[in-house]
Amino acid sequence: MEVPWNFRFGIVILGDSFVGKSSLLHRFTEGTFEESRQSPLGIDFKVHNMKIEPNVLIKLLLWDTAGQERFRSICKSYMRNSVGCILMFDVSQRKSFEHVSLWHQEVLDYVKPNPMIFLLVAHKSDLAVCREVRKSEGEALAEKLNMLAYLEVSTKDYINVSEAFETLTTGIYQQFQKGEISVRDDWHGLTVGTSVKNEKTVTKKSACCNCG
Ligand SMILES: Nc1nc2c(ncn2[C@@H]2O[C@H](COP(=O)(O)OP(=O)(O)O)[C@@H](O)[C@H]2O)c(=O)[nH]1
Ligand SMILES: [Mg+2]
Repeated sequence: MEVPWNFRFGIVILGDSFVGKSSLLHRFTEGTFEESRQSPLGIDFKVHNMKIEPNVLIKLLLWDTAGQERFRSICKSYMRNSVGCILMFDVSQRKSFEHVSLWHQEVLDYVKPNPMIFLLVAHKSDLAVCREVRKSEGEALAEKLNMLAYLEVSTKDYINVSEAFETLTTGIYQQFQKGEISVRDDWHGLTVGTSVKNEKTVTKKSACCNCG
């Protein structure tokens, strides 16, 4: 039976091929990591429920690119049905960092006029010896592109894996609460659950009764 969620957020994981998108998603949802795997792993999507406050359960629909990023032909509906994006680069591959701005612009072009909240993930932070991108550079880029945050993550060493998903989910929720993200019937990036909708109707009705 499906757990009654309060909100549903679509989140897409993007970045160059081989930066570790599928590994991160797999680690977060299944808890495991296989270093020996050579060919890139492609997952379509995963579902994960996250409680961010005692009474707030968020159902996350997490979209992976299933290898399409190699051809730069990511299914547009992935982005259109998302409110959040984990944009990743590999700290040991400078090229993947240089492509972050391109990915960012491409996503914005696809989703407009809908919003997209970005988290910049500097991935494979365990590869300290062959590091090609400094933390300060990553932080500066996240700020320049007006992203929610910058996080250094290692799926291999299990560093900041759940923090990445929590930071993004909480950030989206806070922006929604502040009225910075509005819900629309023709957009499925952020959906309000029936329990929250019913609650709002009850509140409105009682407010009416009070003034009457
Ligand atoms: N050192 C290191 N390697 C990783 C990490 N995460 C993934 N990898 C490796 O990076 C390669 C590409 O991973 P994959 O998840 O398929 O990348 P994707 O193409 O972006 O989905 C694989 O060989 C993984 O084992 C990490 O945190 N540290
Ligand atoms: Mg993959």
